[in-house]
Amino acid sequence: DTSVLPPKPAAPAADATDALARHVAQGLSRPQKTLSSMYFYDDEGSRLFQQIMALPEYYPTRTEFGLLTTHRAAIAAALCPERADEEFFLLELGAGDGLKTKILLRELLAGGANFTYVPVDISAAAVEGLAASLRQELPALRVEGLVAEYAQALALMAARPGRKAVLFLGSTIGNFLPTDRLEFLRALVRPLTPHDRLLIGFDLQKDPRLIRAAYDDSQGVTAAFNLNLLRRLNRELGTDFDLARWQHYTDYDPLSGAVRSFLVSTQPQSVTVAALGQTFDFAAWEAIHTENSYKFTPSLITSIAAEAGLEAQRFFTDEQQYFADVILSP
Ligand code: AVI
Repeated sequence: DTSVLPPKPAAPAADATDALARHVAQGLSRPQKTLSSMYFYDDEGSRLFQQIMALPEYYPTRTEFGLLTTHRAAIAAALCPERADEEFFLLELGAGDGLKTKILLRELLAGGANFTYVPVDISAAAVEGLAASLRQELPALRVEGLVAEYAQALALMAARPGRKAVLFLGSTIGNFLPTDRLEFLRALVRPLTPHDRLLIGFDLQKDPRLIRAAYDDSQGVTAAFNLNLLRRLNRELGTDFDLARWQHYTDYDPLSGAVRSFLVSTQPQSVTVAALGQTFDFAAWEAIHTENSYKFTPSLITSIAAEAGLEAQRFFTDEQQYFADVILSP
């Protein structure tokens, strides 16, 4: 029983290109040049991210998979309404390939939970791909894919009666700047009721070297992932970035808990953006800041939640305390 609901037609490609062009115009005009990691995920970027998740140095995916497996019964119980037969919606923001989610879906099905799984993504291909794989693997599961922005999806679902449990796994929350994160969490909470639940994945602070290595792997996959942003701009906006003149660089600051990634210009150069008819100059070793990936502590998580109007109810972590999946309630 699977359907995919597009709440509105997908944005026409021209609008998406305009938005990207505006973003680049603004980001490269700042004294500290910046581009958003949001734009990493074209087809090639998504493929590279899949490869990153399987890297020996990239511990978050493996660790979260392990802790979900270990604690699946308790997590499933925490997400279900108290009355076992009560119908509820399990929403997942940015479902990806659903490998981690399937652990919970199997557990909920085995326990006889009465729920509909709602994977939410702005990519129709991602939602349809996941729905198709679930049809095969878990034919008993009710799936209603939703092609939408996250906050829009929650607002839409709020109009439907029934409890909501919202999954936001993988520490994607770490890719927001603190102010944007607060705004995002508040928008998520607004349409929820006190009976609803959230399960959010947070990567925890740990040995700084281990964190840094996860973002600068020895096979260079993360470097290719970062540099792919320039390839995307060359293709979609007609920029003339010469990838041989750019380097991936990343650092971890244990004070702020932020991994920051950069694309560094190895020589003085100018880059023209055909779509804007504009040229940008880069000095030797000037950097474009392309990604933040924040790491958290349990007390930070509690206070971030409180600021957004949420209570961190239960922390599920792995043995090494590398990662936490946290149950939150409005
Ligand atoms: C998607 N996000 C949680 C990843 C992270 O760890 O911040 C993206 C990533 N960037 C480099 N490696 C992985």
